[in-house]
Order: sequence, then structure tokens, then C-alpha cells
Amino acid sequence: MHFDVLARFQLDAPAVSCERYGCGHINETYLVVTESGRRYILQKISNRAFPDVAGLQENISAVTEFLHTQTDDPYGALTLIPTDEGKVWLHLGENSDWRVYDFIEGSICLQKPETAEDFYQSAIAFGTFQQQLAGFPAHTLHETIKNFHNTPDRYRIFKEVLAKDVMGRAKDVQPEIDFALAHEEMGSRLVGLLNEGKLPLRVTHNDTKLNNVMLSESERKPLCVIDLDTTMPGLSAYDFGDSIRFGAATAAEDEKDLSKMEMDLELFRTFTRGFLKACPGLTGEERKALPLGAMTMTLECGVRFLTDYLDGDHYFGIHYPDHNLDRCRTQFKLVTDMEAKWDEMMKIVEEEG
Ligand code: ADP
Ligand code: GN1
Ligand code: MG
Repeated sequence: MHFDVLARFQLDAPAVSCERYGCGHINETYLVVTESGRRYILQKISNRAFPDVAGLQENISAVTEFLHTQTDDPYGALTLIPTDEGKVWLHLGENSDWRVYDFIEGSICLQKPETAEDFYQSAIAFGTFQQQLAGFPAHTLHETIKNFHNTPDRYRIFKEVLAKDVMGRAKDVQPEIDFALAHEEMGSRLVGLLNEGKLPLRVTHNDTKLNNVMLSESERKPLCVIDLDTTMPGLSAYDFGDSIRFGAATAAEDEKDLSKMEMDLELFRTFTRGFLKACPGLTGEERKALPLGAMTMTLECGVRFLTDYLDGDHYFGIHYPDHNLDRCRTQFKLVTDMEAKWDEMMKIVEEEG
């Protein structure tokens, strides 16, 4: 599978196997093994998510090179493998863009924290990532997805898609549509703080799911932050919030039994402690905005899943027809739970700060 593509990259030896790998929703990811036993990651880049692949790969190349200057460990940052022409990705035609990374050996990648300590370590990883990139020239980064965490803009798209209702699905998801619309004002608050100049833009990761960090297998300590497609200027509350959305949840993103889905306050505290330790430079306003980051990222993600469901599932990879709807429902359930736990969340950030 894809051996023709792999032959165009500077691997150490010819590839002998290439299998689908991982649980990402965006790119097609493959684990590659060569004749020598060395492993690589091959990815078919999602053109739907990333229309400007050149800009995307320029970002990743610059960011990974910068990160390598901040660590002695060769697995402390991703390494792109060049093509036979020395390029950082391979363009084979329309909707056919490929890249290869060194496989981060000796690592584990979790879909949910096995212990609170794992989640703490992921907070250290993402916090350190943000801290390491504080000296990176932010103005050189391309905006790989326009308005990625601009929640009001996500609502604009949601309403456009709802009005078209191309799949005729709107009639079956009225409660979810009502929930989204009832929370629109709340969803605009974080961007409001940014526009008012109350929160600083930093270089952030913007997709801080637990499965985008690799922990070392032996010590279960941060090794490498991966999935750098959305690394661009953003708010610290985005990175904090998206981690809480995914990692402090008591059930999987696509759990059907919503009674299992809550936000675990102890995990919220654990992550807050790690993130603030790794990012000591956050301003008072930024700290105060962290719970709003968690709620906003969760709401926004639910709205994005609902939008994709109404639109016919073109953006997020799905494994069955209602997958995006199930994902939307867990996110909205989490938002409801965060509303109930709001005072405690604010108190925890104050205590840990
Ligand atoms: P997506 O954008 O689709 O989420 P990712 O870049 O996150 O794609 O890759 C999907 C999964 O592949 C990750 O969650 C991780 O398990 C694995 N993976 C990606 N890059 C590497 C790497 N360099 N070394 C080891 N595993 C990797
Ligand atoms: C996607 O690429 P992945 O699977 O790590 C998405 C995130 C969503 C997430 C929901 C580029 O993340 O924004 O929060 O799914 N990434 C992109 O699980 O859209
Ligand atoms: Mg990923």
C-alpha cells in the first residue's frame, strides 16, 4: 500500500509494510516499516482541512526545526523526512499530498489518561510546548485554517449549513440545534476578550487532545508534542480548554450513553496545576479565562461536529453514519456539566494559580 509514494521519500531502506494507524480525525495516517526495521509515519494530508498545503508544511518545517534547538533528545520534537527532491512534502496531484515523519520510538500515545499523573504530564507537555515557542517569530506562521477557534465564525458557518440542510437531517436533531443556538452568546465571550485586548495572542498548538502528545514509555514523561497542523497564533485558553474537553471527560468523545459523560473536577485540577507550572508567564486575565476556554472549546467542537453532520460528514473522519452526531451530543453534555460545575472550576484555577 502506497509503496510508490514511499519510494519518493529519503527513507533509510525500502519500505516493507505500510498500515493504517492511529485515531486522528483529519489526516490519513500510516505506520511504515522498512527493510532495516526502522519505523516512520506516512500521512496523506487532508486537503479539505488544509487548502494551503505549502503554507502548512512551511509552518511545520519551521516549528519542528525551532523545537529541535530547544531539546537534546532527537525524539523531543517531530522530524520531517525529505523527499527525493529535498522537499518537506510530496505533491502528487489534486488531493494527493503526502509527508513522512520519523516514528517517535519508545513512546506511548493515550486515548484517555490511565492515571491522573498521565494527564498531569500531558499538561506539562502542552504548557512546555507553548513556553518553548514563546521565542518563535509568530508573524512568519501561516494561518493554516482561517478562524480556526473563532467561535462566532463557527456559528456563522453552522447557520449557513443549517439553512441549506443538504442531507435533510435538521428535522431529526432539533434539540441539538436548539442547544447550539441557546449557547451562541456564551460562545462569543472568549473571542470578545481577545478583541477587547484583554488576552494576548501567543503561538499555540490549538489541537491539544491527549492523543496529540507522546509520553515516554519507560517514565511516562513528556517526550514530544505531535499534530502541529494548527500551530499558529492563538490564546492560552484554547490549548488549556481543548485538553480539558478531551482529557478531563469521563467518557470517550463518541460515547452513546450520555449518562457516562461528565467533566471530572479532580482531573480539571490536575491539568490546571501542570499547565500553570509549565506556563508561569500567563497573565492574571489569562488565568481567569481558562475555565471559559474549556467551556468554549467544548461548545465549539460540538457545534463543529453538528455542522459536519448536517453537511454530510465531509470534514471529520467517521466510522458509521451518525458518528458526528454522537460526538456532538457528548460535547453538549459536557458543556451542561461544566455549567453546573462552573463555580468550582473558577475556584480551582484561583487555588492552583
Ligand atoms: P490527525 O491530524 O489525523 O489527528 P496525527 O498527526 O495526530 O493526525 O496522527 C494520528 C496518530 O498517529 C497520533 O495520534 C499518533 O498515535 C500517531 N502518530 C502521529 N505521528 C507520529 C509519530 N511521529 N510517531 C509515532 N506516532 C505518531
Ligand atoms: C480534530 O486532528 P485531530 O483528530 O487531532 C480537529 C480538532 C478537533 C478534534 C476533535 C485540524 O483533531 O480541531 O477538536 O478533531 N483537528 C482539526 O476530536 O480540525
Ligand atoms: Mg491528532
